[in-house]
Amino acid sequence: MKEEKISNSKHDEYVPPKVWKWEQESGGTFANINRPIAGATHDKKLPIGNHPLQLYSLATPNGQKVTILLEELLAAGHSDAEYDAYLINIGEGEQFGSDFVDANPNSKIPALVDHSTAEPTRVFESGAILLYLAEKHQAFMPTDASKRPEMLSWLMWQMGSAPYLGGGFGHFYAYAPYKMEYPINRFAMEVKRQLDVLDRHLADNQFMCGDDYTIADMAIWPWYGSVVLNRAYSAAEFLDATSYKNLLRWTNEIDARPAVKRGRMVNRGFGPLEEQLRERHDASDFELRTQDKLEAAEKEG
Ligand SMILES: N[C@@H](CCC(=O)N[C@@H](CS)C(=O)NCC(=O)O)C(=O)O
Repeated sequence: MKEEKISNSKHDEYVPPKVWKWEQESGGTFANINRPIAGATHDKKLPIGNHPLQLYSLATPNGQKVTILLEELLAAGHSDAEYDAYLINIGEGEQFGSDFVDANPNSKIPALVDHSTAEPTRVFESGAILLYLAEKHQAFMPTDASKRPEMLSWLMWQMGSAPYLGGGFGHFYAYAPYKMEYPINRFAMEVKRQLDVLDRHLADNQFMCGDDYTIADMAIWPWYGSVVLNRAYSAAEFLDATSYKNLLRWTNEIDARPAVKRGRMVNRGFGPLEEQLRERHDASDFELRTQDKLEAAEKEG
């Protein structure tokens, strides 16, 4: 029965050619920015603010990881973690501008440039940025050396697992031009397995590394917490995400942290205007320069 249903779909008639060619857009959300070629498409300077740390990003889960860590560092008193954050509009192809490609040859947010070093240091890949900042400030990593492998393991778990959640499940469930049972089933199964991995671990651990709140939590929460809180792909019900009770407990606990709330606002160009801080240069920006206030001031002239 099932086989018949699948083979009846017109989309199953596709026979791959001998050599794949980029001939047409897929039609899915973000199809306009997907290209099979790396490198810059145009010359574009990136702005540089006053702080040593310059972040070029967007408030997607990968972007939030870094702004959450920076806000947590500042909240913990690491004043040298002050940063300028600029919004990179990936929908408009700004990740293909020449300066951005110099900062990240992979053309994806987030990218960090540290100007406090003799020559500016570029760091790309969100996991590498988290490690770089945690090591630089000696914070949000376990102090006990024997726990460090656990932190690294969960950090790498996130970097390896989330593409199944985002690029796999999220793409086919929310962004593909039409619903396809096979990939949605395949990736829903894998994502539910991942949710269960987290749930079982969090049954005996307050955070991913026991009692220590670390960059592993900051990497995992923006992705898996978003699913549980139904902030990603509108899929919480489909995945029965709130049934993972330990994961739900951890998700809510991290969601309530003031630094996490601030980190989620930085470089946000979507959602309620009062939650959008498109550029961040100073702690006072959260009070004074959210998008609702900027637009109200503009109207007043
Ligand atoms: N592995 C990378 C993934 C980064 C990534 O996929 N960024 C997305 C937004 S979440 C992006 O910039 N997409 C733009 C594009 O694909 O052109 C990381 O963790 O930093």
